[in-house]
Amino acid sequence: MNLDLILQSDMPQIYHRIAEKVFNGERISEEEGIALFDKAASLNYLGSLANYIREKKHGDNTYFNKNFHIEPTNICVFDCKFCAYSKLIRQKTDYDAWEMSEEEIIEKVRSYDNSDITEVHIVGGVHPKMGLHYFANLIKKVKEIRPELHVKAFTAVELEYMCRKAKVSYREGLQILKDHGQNSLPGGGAEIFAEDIRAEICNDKCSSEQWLEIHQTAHEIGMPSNATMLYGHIEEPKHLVDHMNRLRNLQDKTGGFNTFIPLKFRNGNNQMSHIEEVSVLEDLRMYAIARIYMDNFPHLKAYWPMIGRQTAQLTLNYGVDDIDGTIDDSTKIYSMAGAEEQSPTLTTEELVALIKDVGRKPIERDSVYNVLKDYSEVNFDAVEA
Ligand code: V47
Ligand code: SF4
Repeated sequence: MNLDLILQSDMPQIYHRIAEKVFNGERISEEEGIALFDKAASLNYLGSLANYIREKKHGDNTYFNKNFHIEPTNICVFDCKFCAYSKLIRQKTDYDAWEMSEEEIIEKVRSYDNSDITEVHIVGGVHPKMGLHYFANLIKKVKEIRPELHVKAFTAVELEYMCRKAKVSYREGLQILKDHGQNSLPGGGAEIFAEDIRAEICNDKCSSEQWLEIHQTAHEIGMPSNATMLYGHIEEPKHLVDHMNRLRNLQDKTGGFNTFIPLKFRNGNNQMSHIEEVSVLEDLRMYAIARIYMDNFPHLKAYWPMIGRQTAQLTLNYGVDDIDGTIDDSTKIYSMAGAEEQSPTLTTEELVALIKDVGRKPIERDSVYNVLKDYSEVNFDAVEA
């Protein structure tokens, strides 16, 4: 990569320094991270640096997995202002509230009996009656049906509530879930860690400190996890950098995070609907900055049901190396908030084509990023014949 190609002569010195650090594999500082949000850092500049890092770490490899989602309920005791679920508990009748029974959940797992799916992602609203022991037993039953299925379940928000209600420590609660078959944690509930912003957008759920402690504890007992960040609402660049910094510090300690997932705020049907959504260009800038800043996170994921297939394709040139999976019946938290994809499913063939169309290499992974299959040369017509 030629520095002269991406640096314009009139760019302030700080951008020269950041580019040099990236090419030397050095970490950038918080101050440098904030500077990347300034318009003086062009999209071309950000994209080139992020793509350099992406290709250094993964070449053209673009990961996906074969998964499905279970959302046991959308009833939630909390009141996050950005969430399209959040009024449900008080005005249940006005909304499409649902509570899946244990039989329905098990039935859903069984419906994948003859498919080559490798992961189930279980996440939902925080229901006052669905507790730690209920979920632990449910996971045990899921594993009895399909022992090799990877169970990625419960955000730190759900876990904090479950442990509090069951009167157990985070370590005890997580150990119980692990002993019943849970393998890892998804990255939700992180939102924005900066306390002043958190107080404005989600003041009644787990604190930033609790979120980080739960993930640290999970890593310590051998459960890997992901981390998210909700961007594009009332936060400022300094809050985003502070958020990424707290995650980067924890990752230095534990090494337990697999992937970082910036989540674009969608403004449909929630208490923040008056806030305009950011543009696709802002999305690309966000992904690129995340790739540059989060040097110790192996992967950067774009959640395609949220941003749509075409933007997901674009992100592959802005640092992203993972576009999640053949998500069947993805979390309705997004479709209810106005996300691009209202019923997001992609067949393996479609996902592979989407990745190949932008010149990248489709790789099926398992939940902890072991390579399962390289789809670059797979001819689906031949497979079907
Ligand atoms: O924490 C809720 C977000 C998250 C809105 O780990 C919204 O692989 C935007 O974290 N606009 C839950 N975002 C889902 C989640 C997730 C999704 C996919 C993959 C993984 C993973 C994790 O959804 C919440 C919140 O940040 N969210 N409402 C909204 N209006
Ligand atoms: Fe509940 Fe999660 Fe929605 Fe917050 S984001 S109201 S915790 S479902």
